[in-house]
This record gives sequence, structure tokens and C-alpha cells, in this order.
Amino acid sequence: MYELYYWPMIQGRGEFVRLALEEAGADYADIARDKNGMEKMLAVMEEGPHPSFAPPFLRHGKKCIGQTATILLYLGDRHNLAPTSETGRLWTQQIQQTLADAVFEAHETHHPVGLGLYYEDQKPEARKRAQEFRKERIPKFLDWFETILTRNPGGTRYLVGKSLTYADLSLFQLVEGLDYAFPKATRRALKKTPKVAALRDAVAKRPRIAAYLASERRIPFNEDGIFRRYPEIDG
Ligand SMILES: N[C@@H](CCC(=O)N[C@@H](CS)C(=O)NCC(=O)O)C(=O)O
Repeated sequence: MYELYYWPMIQGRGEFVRLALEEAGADYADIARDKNGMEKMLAVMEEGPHPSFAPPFLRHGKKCIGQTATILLYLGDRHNLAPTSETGRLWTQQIQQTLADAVFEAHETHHPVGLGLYYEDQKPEARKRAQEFRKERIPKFLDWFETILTRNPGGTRYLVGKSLTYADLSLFQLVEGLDYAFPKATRRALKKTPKVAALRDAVAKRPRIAAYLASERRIPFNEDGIFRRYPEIDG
């Protein structure tokens, strides 16, 4: 059984891990969402030889793995959510790291000055940062995903090869988040990136993902997470 540790009130980066666990049909506990779970998460961060800098992290037997992309590397190999060749595994991980860059930048749109400051204390900077993100970065990221879908020798359905990987699940989540936070800019960009749009729809329809999205395990987007809907930074 896997133990996922992540902040209980948001999708955040934990969601990329949840989606992989759900698609795999894995037996897992979302520890911090249980009673006294937050205390347990903070206690686990204080122990062991491999403490994580920040959630999410995954415990499995004696292993304790942090960093979203590294957790997905581990789960991908164990649950057929990654290719088996070295080239394929590295490429999938490269895509995941690029997704992580996009997630970081999405967070910066409401926290451009400091993570420890309130959004309300950095609103003018957030407006500027979000404008650039909407106009330049959302199209640039989505174009790149469109390009790699187009160039995938295995076909345009998946990012890597002929079957689903953890990177496809994460791209679904990135697009969902961007669409929540910046609906106008994201829909504009998706019109020019139809393969990305199709992948997002296909992931949403996968039976285990669809069941998960309809369940209470899926925390709704909210203004404490990474993707926030603030009309004043949505242009
Ligand atoms: N690069 C890490 C980032 C982890 C991260 O920033 N976690 C956030 C929540 S999404 C956090 O709890 N940060 C606390 C901190 O940085 O002090 C990953 O992808 O997992």
C-alpha cells in the first residue's frame, strides 16, 4: 500500500501523483486527509534518512520519495505508466520536468514576489506576471506539447509511444488547471493546439480517471491551490 503525503485542502502538486495512483488502480492512502493526518505528515518530514523538502512525498515500504516528477518516475515503472527503454523513460521524465516548470510558473502568477507573502500583498506584481504568462507562456507551453504529440513516432494520441504514461495524466491536469485559472487565454491557446485538447478529453474519459473525477477524492479547484481564479489577473 502506498502512503501519499500532501496538503489535504488542495489539489496542488499532489494531484499529479493522485492521478497516477488512480489510473493504476493502486491501493493508496491520502494520509494528510485522514484524522490527525497533518500531524502525521509533519512528523514524517522530521524523520528518516531521506526527508523531503516539501510535500508531496510518497512512502512505500521503507522508501520515502519526494519531488513530484521523481514520485511519478517510480510509479510509472511499477504500474506500466512509462516506457521500459532508457530513452523512453528519460524522455517521459523530461516532459514531466517541463510540466513542472509550467506548474511553477502558474504558481508565480499569484505569488511573484514571495511564497510567504499573501496574494493581497503582491497584487500589482501578480497582474504583470500573469499578463506575460497568459500572453506568452501558456501558448508557448501548449505549442510545445502539440509539437511533441505531432512528432511522436507512436502517433498523436499520447505524448510518448503508443500508450498512456504519467506525463499524459499530468498534461491533463495542467490543462485543467490553466483552464480553471485563465479560461480565456487557455481556450484561445487550445484552439491552436487541437491534439493537446484531444488528449485532455481522452484522459478525462478513461474509466478510472472519470470515476475519480466524479468522486469526493477529487478536491475541487480553489483559491488556496496552485491554479487560482482571480478575475483581476485573468485579463
Ligand atoms: N519541486 C517540488 C515542489 C514541492 C512544493 O513546492 N511543494 C509545495 C506545495 S505544492 C510546498 O508545500 N512548499 C513548501 C515550501 O516550499 O516551503 C515538487 O515538484 O514536488
